[in-house]
Amino acid sequence: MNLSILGIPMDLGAGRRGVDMGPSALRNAHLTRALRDLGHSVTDLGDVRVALPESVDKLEEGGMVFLESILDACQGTRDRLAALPEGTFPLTIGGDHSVSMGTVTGNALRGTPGGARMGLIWVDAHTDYNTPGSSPSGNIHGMPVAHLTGLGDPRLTGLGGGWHMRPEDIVMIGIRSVDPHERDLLREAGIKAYTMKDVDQLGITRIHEETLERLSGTQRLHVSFDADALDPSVCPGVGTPVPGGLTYREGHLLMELLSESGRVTSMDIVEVNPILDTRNQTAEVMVGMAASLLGQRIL
Ligand code: Z70
Ligand code: MN
Ligand code: MN
Ligand code: MN
Repeated sequence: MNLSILGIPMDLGAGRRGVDMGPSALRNAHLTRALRDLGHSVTDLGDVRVALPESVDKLEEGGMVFLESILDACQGTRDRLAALPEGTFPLTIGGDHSVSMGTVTGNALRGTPGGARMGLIWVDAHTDYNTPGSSPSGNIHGMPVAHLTGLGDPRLTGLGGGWHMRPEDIVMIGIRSVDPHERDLLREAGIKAYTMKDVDQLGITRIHEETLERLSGTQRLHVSFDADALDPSVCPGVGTPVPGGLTYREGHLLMELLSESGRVTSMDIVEVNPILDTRNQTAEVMVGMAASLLGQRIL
C-alpha cells in the first residue's frame, strides 16, 4: 500500500500544552520504519503549518479557545489530504483531537467534490461531542465530532463545504468520560458509543463485528485513535488520563480485526503528549497500534 504520513503539530485545542510534540515523538519511535517493514511504500509529507499559541490571541469567541488558528490548521490539513492521489492511505499524526475535523473532512473530499459517505470509528476515552454551548472547558478538542456532524460553530461545521458526517455512520469505542449536556447531544444525534462497560461485557471481537455491520453502507472508513482510549498504565503520555481504559491487548486486537476486514482507508493518531510521558512509551505503543492496523501479524 502507498502510505502518506502527515503531521499536525497542534496543541491549541487541548487544555494542556505538549501534544504539539506528538508528531516528533511518533517519528522518533520509528513510525516510518515500522510501516516500511510491513512492505508498504511510505512517504512522510512533513507537517501542516500551525500557529504558535504565543503568537496568536487566545480569542474565546463564543466560548471557543483559539478558534481562528485551529480553523486555519484544519483547513490546511483538509486541503492537503483532499489533494492526495486516490488509493493513498493517509496516516495523520497529531496534535490534539481537534485536528480530526480537518482529517476526516479531507479524507471524505478526496477525489469526490461533494464528499464520500464516510464511516468513522472514534477510539477514545471521551466522546468529543461538545458544542460551544455545552462545553465545560471551551477546549475545541472536546468538540470535533459534533462539528463533523454539523453541530456547533458555523466556521468549523463549514469545513466540508456542505459535506457532513451522518451520525449513524459514527461508532465510538472505549468511552468512559462524557459531560452532562454532551450526553444529551449524543442521545439526540443517535450516535453509537461502546463504553468500557460494553467492552467488558461484549468483548472487542463482538464490538468489531457490530461496528463493521453498522458501517457496511459507507464508502470509506476512517479510524481516529486518541491515545487516551488506552489505559493510562499503557499510555501515560496523555493530557487527560482516565482510569479503566482499553488494555494493550484490546487495542491491538481491535486494530488487527480492522486490518483483516480490509475496509479501513485512513487513520489518525492523536493526543500523544511527550511532556507527560515516560521515555516515549506512549508514542511507541501508538506506533504499534498503527502497525497492527496496517497489517502487522505475529505469525
Ligand atoms: C471534556 C471537554 C477532552 C481530552 C477530549 C474533555 C475533552 N469533555 N479531553 N480529549 N483529552 O473539555 O470537553
Ligand atoms: Mn484551547
Ligand atoms: Mn479525543
Ligand atoms: Mn480523549
